[in-house]
Amino acid sequence: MGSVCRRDWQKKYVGRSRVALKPRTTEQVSELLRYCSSRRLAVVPQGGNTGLVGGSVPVFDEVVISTAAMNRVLHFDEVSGALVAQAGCVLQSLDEFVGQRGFMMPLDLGAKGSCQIGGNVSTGAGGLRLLRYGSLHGSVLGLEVVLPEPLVPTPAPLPRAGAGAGDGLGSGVGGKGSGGDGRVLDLLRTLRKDNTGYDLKQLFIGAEGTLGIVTAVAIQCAPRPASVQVALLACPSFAAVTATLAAARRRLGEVLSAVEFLDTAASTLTTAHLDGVRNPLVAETAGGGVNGGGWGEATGGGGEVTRGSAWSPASSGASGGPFYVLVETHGSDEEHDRQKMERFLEAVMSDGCVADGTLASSEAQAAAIWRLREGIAEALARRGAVYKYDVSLPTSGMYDMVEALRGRLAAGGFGPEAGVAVVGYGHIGDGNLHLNVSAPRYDDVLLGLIEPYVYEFVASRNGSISAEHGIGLMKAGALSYSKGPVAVQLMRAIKAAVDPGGIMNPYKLLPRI
Ligand code: FAD
Ligand code: 2HG
Ligand code: ZN
Repeated sequence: MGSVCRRDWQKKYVGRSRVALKPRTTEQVSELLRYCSSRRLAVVPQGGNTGLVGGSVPVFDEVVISTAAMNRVLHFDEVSGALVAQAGCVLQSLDEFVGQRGFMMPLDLGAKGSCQIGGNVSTGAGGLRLLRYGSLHGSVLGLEVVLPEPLVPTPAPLPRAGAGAGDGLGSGVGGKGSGGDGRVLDLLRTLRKDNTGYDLKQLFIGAEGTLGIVTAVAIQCAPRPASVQVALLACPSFAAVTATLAAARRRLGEVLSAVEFLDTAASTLTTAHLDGVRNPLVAETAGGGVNGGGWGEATGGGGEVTRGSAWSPASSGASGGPFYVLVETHGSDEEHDRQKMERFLEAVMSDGCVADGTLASSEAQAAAIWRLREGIAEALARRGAVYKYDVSLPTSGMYDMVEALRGRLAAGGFGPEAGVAVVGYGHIGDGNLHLNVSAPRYDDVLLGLIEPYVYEFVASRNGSISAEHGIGLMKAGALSYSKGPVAVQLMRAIKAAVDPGGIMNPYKLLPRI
């Protein structure tokens, strides 16, 4: 087994497993889990291995079950937009598949070229357009999940009304189509409305492989927009960012599809570390100032960026502002949407929320603006060690946390002169901040200054320590900053009921007792 399955995307977590299995069918997954259950062999489900909390890789020598070979589209309904696909389908491939039929996937993220739909469901991924298309808790219509074997045989079911005993009804949790095999939980429906008892599929959205292996997903796709507008704006302060967000909601209403933000540190670092990526609002030679060009057009992302040394103060990004806000609309009428966007831009300009901006006038320009935002994680990974925090906080005071941590680390000797950059960006339209600390190398003293400080800060503002990346191995010990004892107890009870042998992705999500 190569290190590809043992080591995570960040190269931060690595296990010692010698076995990685790649089943093609649900039946094969079922056989594997039956075998592992009978031997009490621990299992790590793995999708595209792009997770950012160490959930998809073994801690010790767990058996890795990869869904990479389960990559078939099973059904697409061109009227309703309901897609049914095996769990190992790569998100981007699915988007291309439904795109040819006039639809789009309801989620999009920077890792789309590698992450799989089963992994997306299992992390409860959010992404770049949750603001418009909602969370997977809304768009997933159905799931098929293989569960680990119960320790004790499941009692025989009661006969159905009107059916004689021994009518061949399968035992256990399986319903329609489970073929009498109690370990295949078949919830693979494409209905928009289905109020028939507990909505069990929700349990597996964000379960991070701790309850079973998702083998197929039914998901509601959205019509592909005929008109897409993308603007990048420069705001002088974070208060101006939140005012711009409020104005975008008010003035762009039903066509608004994304509002993302990045601070100067994130912008500088990304343009310095990714070839061909530039910020069209930053003068290239000055290394930081917002240009005075007014409402220019993006240049398409092909320009050269002046590159400093990786550890120069400029790339360490000591300051927050100016802030850059990406605003996107999805609509059906180009002229109407363009006019709406232009009126919005005029308004935020004239009330001083926005100092400069650019509206993409081609798909290439729109893609170049998105590349600046989507490339941040990759640029950070190239720069060196990264401590990642993915938090939900009340939007208005969200950036306080970045400033507080920046000040704290500088006071502790981990400021820009030590090559440490504290970077803030994220899905501002969803109240989701990505707070990243980039450093030349991992350092326990630095970590001690960051944790538990970050978690305490989030808890003190009633936020969440994981907005969208999940808990995994990284935050299992910190779950109680966001969930009370009764909630954690109930989670443990669910885990014990579904996975009594405790073989599914151990050490992840739940704190160790
Ligand atoms: P993996 O990393 O393989 O697994 C993630 C977790 O799910 C693990 O716990 C694993 O055990 C479990 N799992 C995987 N497949 C299954 C299955 N079939 N059944 C049961 N359990 C399973 N996340 C966001 O939410 N929003 C973003 O905007 C975003 N952007 C990203 C950008 C980049 C560049 C990168 C590298 C990551 C990003 N992520 C983002 C994080 C990550 O891509 C997502 O969490 C993604 O959904 C993980 O999918 P995956 O297939 O790679 O899953
Ligand atoms: C994003 O929104 C991803 O770009 C990654 O969720 C966030 O790297 C991160 O912290
Ligand atoms: Zn994100």
